[in-house]
Amino acid sequence: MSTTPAPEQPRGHELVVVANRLPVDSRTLPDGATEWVTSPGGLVTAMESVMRTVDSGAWVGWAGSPGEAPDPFEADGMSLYPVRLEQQDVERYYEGFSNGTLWPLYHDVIVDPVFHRTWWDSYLSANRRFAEAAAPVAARGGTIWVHDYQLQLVPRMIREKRPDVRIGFFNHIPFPSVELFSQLPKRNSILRGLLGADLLGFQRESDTLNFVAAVRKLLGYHVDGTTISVPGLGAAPRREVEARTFPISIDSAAVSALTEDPDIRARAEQLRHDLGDPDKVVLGVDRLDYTKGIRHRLKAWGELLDDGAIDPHDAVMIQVATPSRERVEAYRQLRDEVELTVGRINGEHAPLGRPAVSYQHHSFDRRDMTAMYMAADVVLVTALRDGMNLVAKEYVASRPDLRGVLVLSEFAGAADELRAAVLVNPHDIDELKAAILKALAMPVEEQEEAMRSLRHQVMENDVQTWAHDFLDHLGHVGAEAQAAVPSVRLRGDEPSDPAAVDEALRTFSDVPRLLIATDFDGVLAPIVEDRDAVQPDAEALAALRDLAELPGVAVALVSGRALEDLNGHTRMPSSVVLVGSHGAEVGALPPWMQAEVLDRSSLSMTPEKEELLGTITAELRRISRAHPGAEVETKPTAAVLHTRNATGRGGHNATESALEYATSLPDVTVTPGKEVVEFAVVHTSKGVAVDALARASAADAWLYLGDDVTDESVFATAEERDVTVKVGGGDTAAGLRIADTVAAREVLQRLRELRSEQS
Ligand code: GDG
Repeated sequence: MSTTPAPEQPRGHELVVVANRLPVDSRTLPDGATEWVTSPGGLVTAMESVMRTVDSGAWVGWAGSPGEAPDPFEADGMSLYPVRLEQQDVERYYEGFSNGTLWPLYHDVIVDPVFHRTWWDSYLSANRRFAEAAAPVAARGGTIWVHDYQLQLVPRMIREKRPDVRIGFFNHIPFPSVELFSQLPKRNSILRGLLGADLLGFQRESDTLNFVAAVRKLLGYHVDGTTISVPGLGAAPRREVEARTFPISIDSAAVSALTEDPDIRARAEQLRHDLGDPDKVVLGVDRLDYTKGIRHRLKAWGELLDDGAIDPHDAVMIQVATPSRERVEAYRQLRDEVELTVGRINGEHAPLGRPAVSYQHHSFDRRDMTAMYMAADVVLVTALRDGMNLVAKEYVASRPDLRGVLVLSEFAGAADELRAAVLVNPHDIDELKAAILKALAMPVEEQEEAMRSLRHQVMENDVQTWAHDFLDHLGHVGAEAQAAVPSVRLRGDEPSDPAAVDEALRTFSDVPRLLIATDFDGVLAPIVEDRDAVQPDAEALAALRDLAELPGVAVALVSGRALEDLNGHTRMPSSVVLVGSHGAEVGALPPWMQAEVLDRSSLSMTPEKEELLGTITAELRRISRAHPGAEVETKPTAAVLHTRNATGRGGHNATESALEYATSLPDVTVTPGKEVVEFAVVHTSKGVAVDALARASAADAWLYLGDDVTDESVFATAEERDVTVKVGGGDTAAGLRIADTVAAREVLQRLRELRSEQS
């Protein structure tokens, strides 16, 4: 496969897939160089077809070996971004929490789930690494599609960084009943992680319903059908998240086409011959996994031979059991048991020179797989629990001749669609034996009738349709979420046409009741290095003071500085409202403003919030005690964990613990920064403050001047009649741009002039 370094993507990728594994495997060439080979699989095939329809697609995942990750590279028209996993992550995040805890629990506890807290820590930090790799590479307004149970925390982690993108999640394995799911330590964090997505896809309707029931019962969120109302992160508004069923499929046409290949046909014939030309060939193909019901199948087959119901000269079973997760204890045990059973059956029943069960513990290429499907009279899919089971669909797609019988477990997702199969409860060994005999004896006409119906289902609903359906749907549900995110209205640093600014000011001054609000640093005073040495523009302040005296005009200063600090530098009269700490501190209001509006807004502390802040402070203190050097700072409306002085990995671990704790707090604004995490119980921003002040002053329109990123939250809330002015350069959601503090002073003076003319 040809690979090149990934080109720079200044605008990011339109579609980003995030999965545990990249769709490639590395191979070391004789000269020591590394070559990447596309790894076969349904998801890869599905995504290839979708990637062709977008301008720029990317895949984020682990390259398969621990330690140093390769640099991003380009392969088959897609940019690949490898995520680094250390050996310890492989053991704890992947083999541990993913395959030792989640996998058995999500498959109805066929084996006992094992849980260790260190596994969870690693799951959390590995998920964060995937999210950190994915968030920056998506284009503005692009789509990120996260796959499977290993990455359930990633949707929320991405949303925290990129509220502008559409986020989809697809769960390839079952979602358990709420009773079983409730056993999972950290269950609520998992649910909250998933609910960061706009759309959650599941294989079967029962999975979708199980998930929604868990959200309702464990988080108490309001649910309408399968639409969940999720409280916003921090100051963000509520979001609607949809759960929906999308049964995955295969590249049906490609599989079917392989059966036309003369070489593969010849292999199928040769295979039957090699097995001694039996009347019937029965096939099982699975990863060697305890969910697949391989032991049950062998037990049934062994008993049929014991009973004499099957003559080993007439019928042979092939069992492909592809190696899987061999370092996980339950899988080692399974392998031992399966191999013991196969040995016993062959020892007791195999005719000389031929097997009763041909057991293959290695993988085959796609062409050999197709040859096996073509050679098989019966395929046994006896999973005890399976998200979908693609083998069932592959067998159907491989039988354009309409021959063959599929015996299919009710507990595989495929059973919802493939109703014409011989459906079976694999736990009932007698029923399974009867189903196998029925399949072996099925008359050709009956086989054809069933296979026609199965093929209709599989050929119509292929993996391409599945992927397009999911993404189409995500497009609809994500559109609303995106509308809530401010869009950039002005780029670069070119000031707006002065005539346009003046026109906006004229129209604005004609409105009966106005709110004029402005940031301080960078607007009323040039930015200086020493914040205490700031020199406000006296004329600009004078204009504001005068404006505040005019009828129908409210004036406010809104700053990141603490209220006291702001007051000290501006010395404004009581007619001007001062708002400090990004909206968390509001000074006295003039008597004519409705103070109760502010009391009701999320700006104010309530006894509940005081209590919540106390709880958070106590928990952060506990975390800081466990990691020497970490410290907790308390503010009137927030608690802050500082990890700058923590020793060794303490800083990292304390941050991880704090962020994990954060996932259990829906109504708290958590802002991670450089070696600091802030938990604020008052959901404030300058935007929230200006909105509340506009209502408290009954303003018909407001004008806001700001220069900083924190002012964007104000610009974003503007409606048609409001005027938003960015001071200085940079992308902004404001409608107008002026150059500097001098221009800001002129705007305020002009407003004073226009409004004075009216009174
Ligand atoms: C998970 C869910 C869901 C197997 N051996 C070889 C080989 N295979 C291929 C099969 C099939 C695939 O592997 C296995 O897919 P399954 O669907 O049976 O199962 P899982 O691996 O458990 O996958 C499952 C699936 O995700 C998709 O959402 O259906 O329920 O558990 O395609 O053909 N392929 C080749 N050589 C082998 O030896 N080439």
